[in-house]
Amino acid sequence: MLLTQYAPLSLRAPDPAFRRDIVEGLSRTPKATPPIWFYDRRGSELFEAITDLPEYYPTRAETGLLEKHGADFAAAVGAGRAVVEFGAGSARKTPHLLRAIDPAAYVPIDISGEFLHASSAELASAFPGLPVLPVVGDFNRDLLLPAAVEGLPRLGFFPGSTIGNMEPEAAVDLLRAMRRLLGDDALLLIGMDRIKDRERLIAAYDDAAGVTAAFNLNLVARINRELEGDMPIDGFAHRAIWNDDKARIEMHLVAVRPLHFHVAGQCFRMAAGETIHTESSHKYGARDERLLLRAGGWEPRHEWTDGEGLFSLILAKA
Ligand code: AVI
Repeated sequence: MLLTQYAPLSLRAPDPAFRRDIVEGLSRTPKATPPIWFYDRRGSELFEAITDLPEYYPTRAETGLLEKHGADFAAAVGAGRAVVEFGAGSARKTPHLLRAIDPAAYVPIDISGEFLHASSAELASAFPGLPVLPVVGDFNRDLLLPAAVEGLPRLGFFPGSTIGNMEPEAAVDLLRAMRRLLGDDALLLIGMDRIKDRERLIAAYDDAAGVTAAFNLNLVARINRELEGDMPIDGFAHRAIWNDDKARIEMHLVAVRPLHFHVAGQCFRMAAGETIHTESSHKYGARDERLLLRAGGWEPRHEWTDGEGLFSLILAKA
């Protein structure tokens, strides 16, 4: 039983980009790995579970804004645009937007084809007249939109505060790339997480049920499985810290004792207390959001925020 479950995975060729990023990340000082590698199948399931946690406010706050302000979006965006969603994933928030603005087409972009095709099929059956045109790809690299949306004005949709997982320079580069892809008359609706009190932020990334800890530690399991690693899972603990200087939550895997392990044929050592920095989640003040968007070539036009000022949805014009 176990063998049939695990044989296909062990036979799968390791992703060379995963190998390169992890070996490079573990070789540098301090150790740091890119957050994109959290999202294998188990990681994606754990992330979905995080979005339902009582402590993890961003998903609830953003979904609440999408539900509440449909009429405002319709007035500001108008009908007949092609909606291009970046990192569509399970696309749970999208129906609220599509229902509100009556688009001409929906183009979800995601790196995981499996996830993307399942959620696209669901959306296509919920919106029978709407052309749903999924694009499998990495929106951090150059992409082409389907020919069917040629000539249509576009609305980029980038929810979830995913922009916050990028270093500010990379975030600006991505915003510029979106502008190039979407064209001169495009709009962008983007979710950004606000700076708030430290306790609330830390609780959101270190929940009482330990789901975020499992999400962070799943990276170790993935490395062991896909890169012939022998990292001891019980040798690491999850830690979330607020870096006030950089206005970001950082997730780390802390070595709880001196460690010696192998990954992809290379040997690594960690001192007790040393960490692997696995994710940054930048938070923005109202002015920071606008500066970032302008640096990326977008002019903010409207902003919607929940009553507690936890999260913002901003509509910007190219
Ligand atoms: C996907 N991203 C916006 C999440 C965040 O809040 O930075 C990822 C996450 N990491 C831990 N919890 C959620």
